[in-house]
Amino acid sequence: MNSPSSRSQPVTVVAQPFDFSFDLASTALVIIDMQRDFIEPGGFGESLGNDVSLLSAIVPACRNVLAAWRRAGGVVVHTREAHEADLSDCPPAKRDRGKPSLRIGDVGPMGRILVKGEPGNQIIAELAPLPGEIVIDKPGKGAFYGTALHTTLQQLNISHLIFMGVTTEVCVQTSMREANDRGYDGLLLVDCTESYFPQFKTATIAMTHAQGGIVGWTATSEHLLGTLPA
Ligand code: TIU
Repeated sequence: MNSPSSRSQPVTVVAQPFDFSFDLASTALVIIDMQRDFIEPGGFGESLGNDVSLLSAIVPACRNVLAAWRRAGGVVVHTREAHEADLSDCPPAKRDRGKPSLRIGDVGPMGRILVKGEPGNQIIAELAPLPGEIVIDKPGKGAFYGTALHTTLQQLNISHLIFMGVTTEVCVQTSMREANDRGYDGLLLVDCTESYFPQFKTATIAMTHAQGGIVGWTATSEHLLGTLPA
């Protein structure tokens, strides 16, 4: 394991419940919703009553993986949870949920909450997309619902997905389940995902690789990085 990958040679990452093998040419790195709205004060995450400071701890590990994946020439997908300005893609069942201090579409300190193009809706500067990378705006929790992601990945002959991002049990887990139902093999990097609820992160990792990998695989970024060119 851990020999440097070439685009056509399968490599293997030590993972749970067993090793995860992938080929760089048919694998995409999917970074879920690393947006100011979730990671910084004044956004959607904080409006729901969460302590958003927990999430920034994963940024250095995410940066390392993204840099290595770019060096290797792998496909990168960034997602943003983002609604149209008229909220036509935000059903009341989502907007009215809970008792947030600010609802989706309301004006907060980083602009309108969870609305496309607003400052708070942008991906944090440390992980900003580069030209040519795929950016998917998604109205739901899953990256496949209401988006062109599956079509785009099929056009690129992508069969394996490596996931990072926030939050583990909400948008990351939903996206991994959607991916699994569509036939992708998915690997979650456990030190590159975070939740507002540490116990939910732990539980999500366990339920992902339980039952022989019922949802997918989990691994540390160190084990992935060992398979990529230094
Ligand atoms: N609230 C929460 O934990 N997450 C979300 O609302 N969206 C994402 O996970 N991106």
